[in-house]
Amino acid sequence: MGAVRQDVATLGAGWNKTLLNYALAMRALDELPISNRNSWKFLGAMHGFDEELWRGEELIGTGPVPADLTNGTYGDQCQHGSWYFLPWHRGYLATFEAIVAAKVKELTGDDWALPYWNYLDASNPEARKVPAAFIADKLPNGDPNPLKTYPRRPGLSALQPGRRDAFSLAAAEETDFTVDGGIGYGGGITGDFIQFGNWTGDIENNPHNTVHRLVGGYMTDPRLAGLDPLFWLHHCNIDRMWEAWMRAPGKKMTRDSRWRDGPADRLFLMPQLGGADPGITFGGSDTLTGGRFHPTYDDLTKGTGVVPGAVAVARVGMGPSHQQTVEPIGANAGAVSVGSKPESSLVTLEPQATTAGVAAMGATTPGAKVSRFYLALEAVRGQAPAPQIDVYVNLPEGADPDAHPELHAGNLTMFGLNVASRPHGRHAGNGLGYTLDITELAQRLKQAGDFDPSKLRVTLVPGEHVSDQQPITVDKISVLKRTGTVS
Ligand SMILES: [Cu+2]
Repeated sequence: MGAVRQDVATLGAGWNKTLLNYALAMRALDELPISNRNSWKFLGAMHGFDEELWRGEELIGTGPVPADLTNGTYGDQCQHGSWYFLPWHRGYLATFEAIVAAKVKELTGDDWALPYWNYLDASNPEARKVPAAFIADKLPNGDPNPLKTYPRRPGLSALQPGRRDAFSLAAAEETDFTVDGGIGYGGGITGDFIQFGNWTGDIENNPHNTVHRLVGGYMTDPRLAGLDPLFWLHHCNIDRMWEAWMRAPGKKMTRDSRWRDGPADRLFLMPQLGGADPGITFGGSDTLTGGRFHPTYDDLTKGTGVVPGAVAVARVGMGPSHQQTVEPIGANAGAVSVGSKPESSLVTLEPQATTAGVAAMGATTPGAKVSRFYLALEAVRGQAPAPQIDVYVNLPEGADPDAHPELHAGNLTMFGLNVASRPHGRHAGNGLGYTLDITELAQRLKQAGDFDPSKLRVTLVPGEHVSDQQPITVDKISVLKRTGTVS
């Protein structure tokens, strides 16, 4: 059990003791060779690693790379696009925190806990500002600032989402950790260890992916992101949101043994303090209350979208997760490629299933059938590390997307798309998958008399890092109907 993790905004302006100690520890850890399992570089490479890229970035010299980073033991481990996203990163944070805290203790005698960056705290007008210590040129004693070593978006001083960017706490409205079929707060089901799975969970989509893109630089690429000291404060906040979500009444954390005891093919592995063999193996349940990696936060209310102990009323409950069904009710004809211009695709719907779903969309009577609709983008591939697209429904041909916020289905940042698309990668280039909840949008269309149960027009509008040189392809766009019972 580590110390209590605090909001970085409450620790004092500028070089407060926590951030100064973080900088001193980082400098010391970043001077260690990558072969040391407690070095800054080794810890970063655990998230993602690519020898050629790292040599090109001059992160490592010409010497050999440790085998345990290239043979799959410790390197390239980050779990994305599945329900292992949250537990793997929780163990990763705890391991990192223990290593940094030990170094802080050695250097200064102080205790240390990882702070979090509470960027969506509505009660703090400065919440989106990058804490000053991360952008200062110098340490208080005039030495170069280690917290500013690695590249970010030029001139970054605050998270500045664009007009249509998803940057919100909307993920907290979801009540189920996972519903088989790709929908849920925490990501899609997999039984095995997988760096990039098929279905990205709501919290991973946003704000997690969004913040990676908005910070920019190394943070956009999973093979470099862990080197930015801001990465850890970002993930600490995502981890805190998960903790808050689990403790909010009505939220259904999975009890599935595949999650609790998994991954089945190999457990997660973290290095010990000091790096000696064997490392620490763990599974999902080790990250929950009572587990060795369960963290403690000073606050679970501000900037989490939920109030632990208070019932959330944002959305009607749909019954036990395993009793809900998810079925495709239509798909488009084939792959869509988006470059510098918006691309549209027609999704043909099964009219009967659609009409029945529409009728059950707004049900609130306990025991009644209730439906929600989702757009699913399957096997999305591309070469940029964190490309962004906007998705619209029934946008008239040639219309300006900005003139139709009511038809905006969502905004996606596809963090790690480059890695998930590598044809020779461990995922064989399967790409990533996303679902967007379009229930409210469908209700608006229905009220406006604009909902045709036989078809839907989906328009993909390119955002940052999408161009004719770096297009995105989407193998399939479908509409999913999720059905449950009002609870
Ligand atoms: Cu991340």
